[in-house]
Amino acid sequence: MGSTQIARHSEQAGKRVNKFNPGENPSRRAFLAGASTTIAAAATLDAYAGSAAPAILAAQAGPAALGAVPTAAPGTGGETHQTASGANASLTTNQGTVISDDENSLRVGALGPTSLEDFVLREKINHFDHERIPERVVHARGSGAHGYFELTHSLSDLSKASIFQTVGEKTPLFTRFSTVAGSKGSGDLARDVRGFAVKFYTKAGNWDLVGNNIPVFFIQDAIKFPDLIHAAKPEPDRQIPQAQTAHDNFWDYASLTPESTHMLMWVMSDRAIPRSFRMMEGFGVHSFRLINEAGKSTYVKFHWRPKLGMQSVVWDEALKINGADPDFHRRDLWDSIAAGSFPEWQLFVQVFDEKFAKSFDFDILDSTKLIPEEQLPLRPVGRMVLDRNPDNFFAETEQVAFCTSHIVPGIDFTNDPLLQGRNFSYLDTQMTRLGGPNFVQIPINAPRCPMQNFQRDGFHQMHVPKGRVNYSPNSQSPAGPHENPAMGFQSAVVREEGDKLRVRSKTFSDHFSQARQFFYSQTETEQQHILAAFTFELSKVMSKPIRTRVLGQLANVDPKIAQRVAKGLGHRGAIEAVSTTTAARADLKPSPALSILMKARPSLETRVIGLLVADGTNPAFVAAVRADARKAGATLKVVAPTIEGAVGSDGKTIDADLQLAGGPSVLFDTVLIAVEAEAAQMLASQPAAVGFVQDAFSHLKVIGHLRASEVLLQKAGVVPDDGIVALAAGATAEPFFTRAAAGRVWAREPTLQPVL
Ligand code: HDE
Repeated sequence: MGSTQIARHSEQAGKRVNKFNPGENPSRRAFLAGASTTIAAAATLDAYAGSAAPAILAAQAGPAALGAVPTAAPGTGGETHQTASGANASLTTNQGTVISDDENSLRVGALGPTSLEDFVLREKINHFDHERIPERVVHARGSGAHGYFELTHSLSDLSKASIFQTVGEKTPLFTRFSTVAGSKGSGDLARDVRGFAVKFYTKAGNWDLVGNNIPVFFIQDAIKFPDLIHAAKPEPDRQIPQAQTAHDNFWDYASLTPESTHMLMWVMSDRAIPRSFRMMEGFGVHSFRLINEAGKSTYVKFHWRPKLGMQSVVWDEALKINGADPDFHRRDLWDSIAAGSFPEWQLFVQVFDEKFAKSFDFDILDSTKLIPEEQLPLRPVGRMVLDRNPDNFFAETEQVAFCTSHIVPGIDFTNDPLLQGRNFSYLDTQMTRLGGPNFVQIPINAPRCPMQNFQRDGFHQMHVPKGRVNYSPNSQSPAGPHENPAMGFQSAVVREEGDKLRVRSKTFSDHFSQARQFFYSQTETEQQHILAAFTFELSKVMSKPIRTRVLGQLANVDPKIAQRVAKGLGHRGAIEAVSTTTAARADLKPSPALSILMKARPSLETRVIGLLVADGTNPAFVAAVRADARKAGATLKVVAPTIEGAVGSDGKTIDADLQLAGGPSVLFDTVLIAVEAEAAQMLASQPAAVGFVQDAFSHLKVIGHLRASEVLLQKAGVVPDDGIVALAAGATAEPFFTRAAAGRVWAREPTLQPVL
């Protein structure tokens, strides 16, 4: 980005900010007033970012700032010296001292020892040595993006939150999606719940809605979270396995934690292997409160619904995607935003009063339970659009600090014991991750509304507060800041009484009814996936007593479910009963809203089509498919035996996006084989090509193919069904597009796998 571009970007950013941030932080303004021209250029960007680091921002111009290639000359050892000239800024130390040579450390003679005096070398290495901060203790692997929330339906009857008042008002936000168990570098397609955390920079302060893509949780009390996570993470002696719960420790803990059973059903379902972050639902999980102007409190549960509908991959595909492209979700999010195809969700609320809470079958403070939307409908509130990729992953996505305690007037907590514990944990963990209490001054965390108080000093203080008054009450600073009862955050007025005890409420004791309801709310295909997932995970558990105890817990949900998993495991012997305080109810009505497939919205929009070409492919056909894909809103990726592409039937090159061995069909939603007879014969002897077709078939994908390619399909063991679309020579690909838009061929699955 050139300096003009920075200015333009800053200007836009400034506009966005000014809308929400009429009163800028005074100390920042004062700092910027004395700034040089370069600093001034970055000032609005700084305002957008919410903190003062302008000189660095100005020097950090992106790739376009390179302009003309810098002058380069070889040094005496043949090393490349790019020297500053014209528009190219000089390289400096962190103190602003211009560096003359960035290729050689200071030596005593050309072959002599390095001098300790070399402050340039020491500063550079020292900074590098400290580049990493601790990864998140959970949710370490994730990706984020900037965007906005637009209110479409006022909630002013229920909440005085500024964000919920004016229809059409846009609030900037940053959203981060994540897996829970894996480390920062783990694969995106782990079977896991996904984090769905949104930081709203509202006019009345930052509000963090730190949710998941599953509406319930494993445990009921925060005191069990360290145990849950210890059990889920790699086992401590061997650090195995990475990013998966398929091991003895996790299932040992789960089998002894009956309250986790409902969540286990969800995590074994396809919700835990989403096709894309863009195709996931999101949930606040806990019951929160909305507080209106009159101080009236209403319970609320928050729901995000993706505009593209929910979609998942199948398990074998997930395993293979992790090998083929461990950044599959990260790349998908980045590429979509970069291409201007902005992911979008609708925000809904379920609102209810004390009367409903009392009449509901389960305790609304129990995070292992949900309220079926058939019983309590969703009310639309607004939409979230993610329209800007981060400029810097570390500065933004890595340093963003979500805290459930970041809340604004009009929203409040409930006594959910999980939420109460979270309110401590998130602020606490930032001290270790971000080095102290001033993490709120990091641009991505700073509020975009006026912020002033008498909190002072500490590690990494970025502001320069003026004056002698740093306490309250005081008589020396009448202009404030002072408390404001009219505008300020007021907790819901709730009468609390009771004995101080360590006790779990009896109203939390039903651990199986909703697990059963979830299972029987799924289509037969989805039920099979849940059973297969239990089978897979438990097959990695080496201790038979643990496996048997899990079956015992499943029998508490429904003996039939336990028997079906036992069949998958080839379990010999009885399924021993595990005692329970409250038996599963069989009278809860199925909730179709809990199924992915019942809600599926068939479409090729933003889906990726893999088009396999080879020498001899007709370029006119490729062009027609490209046009059809564009019409359908899909992305086309051309796969060829080599990255240089194929020679088309007209002798010209058909460019490739991927080489066949590096572009397996798991990376695509559907595939089209556009190879002619001779090439098909040749490819039929290549494992990469056969595997391409074989996987597409076993992952239940729609496969379009030229009739001339049939030999390749036969070699891959493809058995024709309604998802195998043969195209005659010269015909259009329309029948393929129509069938592909309808989604996977679920009816194929029972022909390929044991039915449980
Ligand atoms: Fe978290 N969780 N959590 N969690 N959580 C963290 O905070 C914690 C829970 C969730 O993208 C940590 O900044 C406790 C439920 C998300 O940065 C930590 C308990 C839900 C993210 C923490 C829970 C979540 C976190 C680690 C049980 C869904 C990632 C790093 C009481 C409603 C946010 C950090 C991001 C992260 C604690 C349970 C969602 C340690 C103690 C339930 C999406 O503070």
